[in-house]
Amino acid sequence: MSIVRYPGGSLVFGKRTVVMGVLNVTPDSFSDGGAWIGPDRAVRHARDMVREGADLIDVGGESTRPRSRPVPAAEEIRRVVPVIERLAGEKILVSIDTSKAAVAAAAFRAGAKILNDVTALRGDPAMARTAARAKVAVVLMHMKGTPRTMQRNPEYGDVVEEILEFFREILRNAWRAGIERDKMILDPGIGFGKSPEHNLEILRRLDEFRSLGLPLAIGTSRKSFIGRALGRRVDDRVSGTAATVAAAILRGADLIRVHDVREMTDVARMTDLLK
Ligand code: HH2
Repeated sequence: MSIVRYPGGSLVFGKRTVVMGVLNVTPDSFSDGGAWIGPDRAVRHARDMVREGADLIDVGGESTRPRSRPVPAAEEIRRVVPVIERLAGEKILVSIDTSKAAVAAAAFRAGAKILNDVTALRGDPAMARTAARAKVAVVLMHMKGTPRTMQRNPEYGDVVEEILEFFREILRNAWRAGIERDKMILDPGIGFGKSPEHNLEILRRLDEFRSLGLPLAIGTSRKSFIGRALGRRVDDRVSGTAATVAAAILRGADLIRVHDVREMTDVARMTDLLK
């Protein structure tokens, strides 16, 4: 069992899989772009996800899908802050999905307790200090390249070994910046600079990341490698996602990042009983 601390609380890992519900307040996210624009709709959707079993809500104001264009910080702040304020006011645990320190700082002020940074603190030189100062928990995700370039024929020698080496370096940097070890969660970054075969190999060998001794997050939800394997469009990948969630949990995932919270909470609760 391990504990990840954030201001005013903690997440316990190892007993029960933690469910993170995705709330994209973006016009262009790959599976739900535009669906939750406007704070009222976004807050209602977040409440539904909590009712369906989400332990926390991951609020994002910029799509990271392949070839997506960056959004200015002010626009990202305008999208996420009103939503975070209202969720935090309802005592809903919120993570902010951003790689910009200015957005993270505004989100922490609004009540977000966890940083989910797909660049693992490398996207903005001020990010590590911002997270350390706020004493938030951080999800450190592996990505090869940037969202604009990452799917241009990604190549690895041994994909798992390379990600392990990346994590070792990132952990050192985070620790040096003042982020304590009991605030860190690792994520191998399914779909971020990986071919469909790389994603499958990461999931088959997920247990190898246990050697780092930190909680593991995984985000497979509705992603294109599932669509590719099954020939399913993005709105028809729930069963495929379920298989990946179950396999990931059996191989040591502690946190799942999902869109279909009701279904994936069932999968997690059932798979937890089979561990
Ligand atoms: N995947 C996405 C975004 N953020 N964060 C973590 N830690 N792990 C992931 O796998 C991950 C993530 C992409 O999914 P989504 O948010 O649905 O789409 P978009 O980036 O287009 O908004």
